[in-house]
Amino acid sequence: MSDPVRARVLSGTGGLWRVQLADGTIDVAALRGKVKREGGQKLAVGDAVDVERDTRETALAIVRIHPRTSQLGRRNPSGAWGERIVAANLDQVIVVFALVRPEPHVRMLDRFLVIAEANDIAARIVVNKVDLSDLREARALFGGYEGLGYPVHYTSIVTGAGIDELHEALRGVTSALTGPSGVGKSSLMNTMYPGLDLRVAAISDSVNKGRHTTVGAHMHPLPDGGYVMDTPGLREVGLWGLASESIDQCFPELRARAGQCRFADCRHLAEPGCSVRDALQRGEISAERYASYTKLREEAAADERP
Ligand SMILES: Nc1nc2c(ncn2[C@@H]2O[C@H](COP(=O)(O)OP(=O)(O)OP(=O)(O)O)[C@@H](O)[C@H]2O)c(=O)[nH]1
Ligand SMILES: [Mg+2]
Ligand SMILES: [Zn+2]
Repeated sequence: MSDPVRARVLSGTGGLWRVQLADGTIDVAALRGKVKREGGQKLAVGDAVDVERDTRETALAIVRIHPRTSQLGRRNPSGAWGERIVAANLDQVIVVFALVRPEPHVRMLDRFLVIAEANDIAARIVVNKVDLSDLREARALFGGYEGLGYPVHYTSIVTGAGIDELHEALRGVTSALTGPSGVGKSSLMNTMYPGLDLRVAAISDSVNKGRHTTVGAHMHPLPDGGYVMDTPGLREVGLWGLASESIDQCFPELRARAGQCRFADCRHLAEPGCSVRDALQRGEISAERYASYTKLREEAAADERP
């Protein structure tokens, strides 16, 4: 039996797991029956683990799961963590849209941002294909997000705009890359990491709709440090279990004002003395963002009804 070494779980969904050892090699590991779970958690893609080589076994043994810095998953209605963890130890969620072809969908963007906020994970936005249209148009649509604290990268694989900065933002950290099909996720990855041939999966509405068995995430080690995770189920992680009254906490501009409403349980819909609606009236909160709030809130409320 060898001494335990540190490893990162790249993929797998129970049974055998692909892990990357500290020296960079990739191997297969199985969870040992008496694994030490410091957070009491189930193993998930992205987990940091210790593995040991048992000479009688072909696979490495995972003997310890280290505590997580973050996890992306559903919360159960009580607010505690549910069992289904899509990814562990994410540093950031990167939401990719195209300026055109396909047209950006801000409602979908806000949904991804809410998911990141609900899981306490930082988010950044990539607006790709800026070669195809006017950058001023892009800034009009996405500039407001920078003011909310989400970095925005305007990129093109054709002109190379923004590519170096995006590459810098990925270096040495673990990122989940998500966004609709055709926006250029794979193209961006292949431009930043030539020869890596990353297959970054699409988040497909039609495939995932109504299916509650989240497909496993895959982590891809990056040649200059860090990981990119494609999370086929991110869309689906959705708002499961996120309480309707907590949705305002997932919008930074609402969060900052929600405490000033006349009623502590203000839904910011039609209540008098609502500081959110006051700010909306004064143009301090964008109508688009407010529309996303009401829509996501409604969706969460609908989930709460038995
Ligand atoms: N003009 C232009 N075209 C781009 C750019 N980035 C990607 N494309 C094109 O957009 C199309 C879709 O790109 P992909 O990289 O396959 O998109 P994806 O997000 O990986 O799509 P899925 O894998 O389906 O999720 C391809 O034809 C790319 O060549 C860009 O910056 N400018
Ligand atoms: Mg792709
Ligand atoms: Zn209010």
